[in-house]
Amino acid sequence: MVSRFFKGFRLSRVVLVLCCACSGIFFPLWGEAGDLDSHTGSRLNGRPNIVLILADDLGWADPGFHGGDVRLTPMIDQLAREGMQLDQFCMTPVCATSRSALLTGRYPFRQWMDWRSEDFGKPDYLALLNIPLARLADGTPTRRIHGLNPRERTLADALHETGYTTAMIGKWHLGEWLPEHLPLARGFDHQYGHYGWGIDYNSYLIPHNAPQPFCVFDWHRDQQPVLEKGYSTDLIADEAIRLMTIHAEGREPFFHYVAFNAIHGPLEEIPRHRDVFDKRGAAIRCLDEAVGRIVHSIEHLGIAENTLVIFTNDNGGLTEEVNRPWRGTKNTTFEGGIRVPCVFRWPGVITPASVCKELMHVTDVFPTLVSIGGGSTNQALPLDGHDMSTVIFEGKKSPRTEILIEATGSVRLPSVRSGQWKLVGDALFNLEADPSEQDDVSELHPEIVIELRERILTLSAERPPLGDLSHVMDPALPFVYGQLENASVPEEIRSHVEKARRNQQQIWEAGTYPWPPPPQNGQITYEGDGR
Ligand SMILES: [Ca+2]
Repeated sequence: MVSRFFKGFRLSRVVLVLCCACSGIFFPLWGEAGDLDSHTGSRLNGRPNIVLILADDLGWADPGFHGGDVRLTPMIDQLAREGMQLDQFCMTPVCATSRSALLTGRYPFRQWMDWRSEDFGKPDYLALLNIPLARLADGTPTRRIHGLNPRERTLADALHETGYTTAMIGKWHLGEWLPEHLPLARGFDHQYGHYGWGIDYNSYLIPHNAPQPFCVFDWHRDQQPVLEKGYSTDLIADEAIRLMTIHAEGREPFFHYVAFNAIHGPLEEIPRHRDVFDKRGAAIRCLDEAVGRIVHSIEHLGIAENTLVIFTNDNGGLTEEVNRPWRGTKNTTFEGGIRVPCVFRWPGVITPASVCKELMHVTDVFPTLVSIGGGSTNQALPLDGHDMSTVIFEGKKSPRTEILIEATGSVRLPSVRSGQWKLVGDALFNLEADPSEQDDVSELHPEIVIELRERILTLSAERPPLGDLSHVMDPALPFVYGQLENASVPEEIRSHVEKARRNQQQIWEAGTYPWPPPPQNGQITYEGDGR
């Protein structure tokens, strides 16, 4: 279907960009590059390169194109001007859950990925499941291993099957220990970045390893630990550009999943822009520069018209203020927790500065990109996502009328969207009349409440048993994530970790933890940087 979009494609003018070797700095030079080789389109056989950029914990209102400070996001705003904004694109409320849905096209409850891997080491989370904290033979408390089920077919698997070269660059968060949970076993040819939920940007340490309150090193290239220097936002862009430069020369298209840890906490040690912006603003500005460098490299390589660039974010921001006009935050099922900025840019195919107001969900990304990539979604595990390519390319109506936002059995309120109606726990909202979810109209429409509640229960009944939780992290406090990598840790990384641990809080009183408690009745208040 997509191949006809390529007819007559010729790259006549491109933006020439000289990318400075220094991270975060580029000098755009607008000019005429003349006709580029026409083999670029034919080598792809109608299948574009796909660069899927995911930010972390950005707010709906952060980008300039959503009313944010335009000084923070000039490059992301330019992407929006050159592409299509998806105005009703919904993720899930938290990191791992969204990443699971993104890569499988299936609701996270189907793999228990509405629970994060680290939750299985947290006594306060385990208590909600009536599961005891695991202990090693010597009594040391440790984490039960939970990751994306290896039976799942990932987006990278599906694109790889059609010939795409695949790379996962940045934050993974679908399992950090066993080899079968890591990117190279999940359809990716290349891996770079971190496996867990949130690193320190300059030291690449995850600050705690529940139930252990001490840090673990988490930075890897092709699943080998690497100790580098630099700010992770810049390093992720560097690697994306490095791999893109190689893969653009290949015979097959590439799929790069570029998942920045920005702007997840901690918001500290930001290398630039602190003289103008607060920490959060500076982190966003650095993210914007990184996105800009990637996009300019695509143009510099002469592959812009054969490359679909997607920019989006994994869940809502930590405060309602950054998610305005929506109610709620990350880890809630209100619109502020799930509705995220999303831009698709594909020059010559997608109308610039366009806005699509159709309802879409993160699970739709899998079938949409597989369709664009010429692959098949004929698979054993049925998808919850819909192919949105005709919605995006031809302006058709979205086939989606419903989103199961949370099933029963997660720490968040069971919630579903059906057309204009949305049930959040027991509260009913009419999103058409009340998009900010201020007026609970459940008493006015009890029949709709019953209908939506039954729909949640029907879908939730498809949740499988939790399955085998007998694998535990051993040792309870590794130096490096990745079971195989931790078996032989380079001395410089071992000493890097030991030094950092000496500077951490050594003793925690019983019942206190270095991580936020689970949401209570659909509410959560983040303190500090939200870790
Ligand atoms: Ca997140």
